[in-house]
Amino acid sequence: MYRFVQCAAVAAMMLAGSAQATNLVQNGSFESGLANWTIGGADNGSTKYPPAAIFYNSASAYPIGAFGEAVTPDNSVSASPDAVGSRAAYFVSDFAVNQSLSQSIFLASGVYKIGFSAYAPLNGFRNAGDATFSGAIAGVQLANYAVSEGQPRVWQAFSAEKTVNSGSLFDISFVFNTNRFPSKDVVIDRVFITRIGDVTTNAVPEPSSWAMLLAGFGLVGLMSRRSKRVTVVAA
Ligand SMILES: [Ca+2]
Ligand SMILES: [Ca+2]
Repeated sequence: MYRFVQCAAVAAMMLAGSAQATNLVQNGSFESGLANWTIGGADNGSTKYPPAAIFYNSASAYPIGAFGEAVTPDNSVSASPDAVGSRAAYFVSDFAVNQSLSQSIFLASGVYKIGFSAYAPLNGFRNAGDATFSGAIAGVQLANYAVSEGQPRVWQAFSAEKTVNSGSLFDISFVFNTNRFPSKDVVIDRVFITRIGDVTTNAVPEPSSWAMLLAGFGLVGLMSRRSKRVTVVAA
């Protein structure tokens, strides 16, 4: 019986540990291309280069690769439940005016972990023109920078926690601006929102809950003692 209690406890811990968080962002790892994402803003170049879901480790031309540069898969420490996969979203236009990738999502009351990863390919980074990039999820500005301020070929993870007190529709939005030929570029991947808990209400357990808890502890203790006695007799 004691062994059964032990097994039950281990099983309960395994269940708790394996509870895989779900990414509430649709196609947050861009493995389905840009499905579920809306491209916004404008491209004032004579040739248009809309955002594309490029493939990692591919030295292919746009829109399959980053103009011949093989991009390393996102290796940042991300809290996204999604695999890095084989694709990421690439902003590359040289005359982008608030070019964006966005989607809206309903979030119920709760506490959420939000984030994404970003990277600057070296070929774009070497271009004279700068680019500005911002990322906001559910009203939280996670990033807002000029690409020249960072380092090329380094994946960086951005994340925060967001508390939603009452259910509402929220935007996820990445915005890219450039104004010179040729300009720097940005790659993003693993956009995520995961629910990590309820909004804290500082609730005190009900007396009946305490009684059940104590009864549970007592039962386990009793089983433990009984099993030990049996062991001694058997020895
Ligand atoms: Ca991906
Ligand atoms: Ca560019």
